Amino acid sequence: MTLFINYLVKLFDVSQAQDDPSTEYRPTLLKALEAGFWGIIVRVGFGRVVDRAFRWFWTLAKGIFPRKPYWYGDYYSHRGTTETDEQWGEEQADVCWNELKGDPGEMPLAWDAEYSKYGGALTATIKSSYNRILRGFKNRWKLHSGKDIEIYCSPSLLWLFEDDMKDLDLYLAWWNNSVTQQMIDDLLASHGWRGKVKILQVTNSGDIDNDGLPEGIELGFESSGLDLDVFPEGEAAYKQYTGGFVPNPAPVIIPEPEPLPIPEPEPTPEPTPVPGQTFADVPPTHWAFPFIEQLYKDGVVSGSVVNGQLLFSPNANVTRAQLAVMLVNMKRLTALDRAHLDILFAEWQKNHPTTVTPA
Ligand SMILES: [Ca+2]
Ligand SMILES: [Ca+2]
Repeated sequence: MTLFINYLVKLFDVSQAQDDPSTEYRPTLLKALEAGFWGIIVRVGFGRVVDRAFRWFWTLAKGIFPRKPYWYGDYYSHRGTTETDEQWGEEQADVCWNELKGDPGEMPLAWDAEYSKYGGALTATIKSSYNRILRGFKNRWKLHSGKDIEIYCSPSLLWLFEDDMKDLDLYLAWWNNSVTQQMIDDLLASHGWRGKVKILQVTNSGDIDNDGLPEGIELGFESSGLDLDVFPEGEAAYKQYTGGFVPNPAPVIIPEPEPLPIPEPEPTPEPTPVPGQTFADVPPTHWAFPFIEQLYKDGVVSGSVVNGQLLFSPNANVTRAQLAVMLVNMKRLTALDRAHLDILFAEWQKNHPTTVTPA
């Protein structure tokens, strides 16, 4: 299927038809970049004429998109002059090269083979004349740029080209959603074509999301329709085709969403108790620390919990009720406990002889 939306490497082609000359507004390319396009194909001109919007698009796209130039092949404007078919082809190549020689773009130039009402029908009668013009252009272009041209046409025009053109790669306009690679291969084989289809033009509808509505205006152009093209061979081949250049920023490819991993719960750190300290307000530096700790271990005092902290409140007055509880608890002390308290008091008294005398 050639549905535009199904292809990864999406391109579009523009000419002066995308810029309304009666408005001051000039098309931008940033919206096309955001929309995920991978490249731009720009008409350089036709006959002796440079496309009015060529310079605008070519300069604007530089460094943003890989650029492909194309030239509409004029097969009639030399009629009635002394210029030969071949010379007319060469002259067109010169006009085209004059526009591109300083900045030839990243993708090969295509010769646009299309009927013109000025030139009349493309029939078997003019086939050899047409090929002489094209041959003049092709050889002259190779001389200028060192590169081969490609041919843009629809499947119905492949008969027009003589054998020495059939090595050229194609930019094929096949506006049919049911086209498959097999159909393309069969078509080329039936014409004895040896080149490849490098780019496929799938529509001029400008409908990039296949909802039936064109996006040309939304994409920043002044025409709702827009020619849409694809590079069927995919990403790696496209990079080769553009000399390694892909749009910057690279088009967003939305991957299948992966299930979010369930985060490991952060362990809540255990509060690090100061060794041996029972009451938050009686640190080891407090003068009464050893006594209070011992009284706690002996079950005489228990403190009180305030805001999640166990407090002793060493500077608070002892109430009658608290003293009663402490005395009752003291009564339960074993002889060993009492002996230990006595030792502590004796030690303390040695260091603080005049301060307090234990009861
Ligand atoms: Ca305009
Ligand atoms: Ca649409």
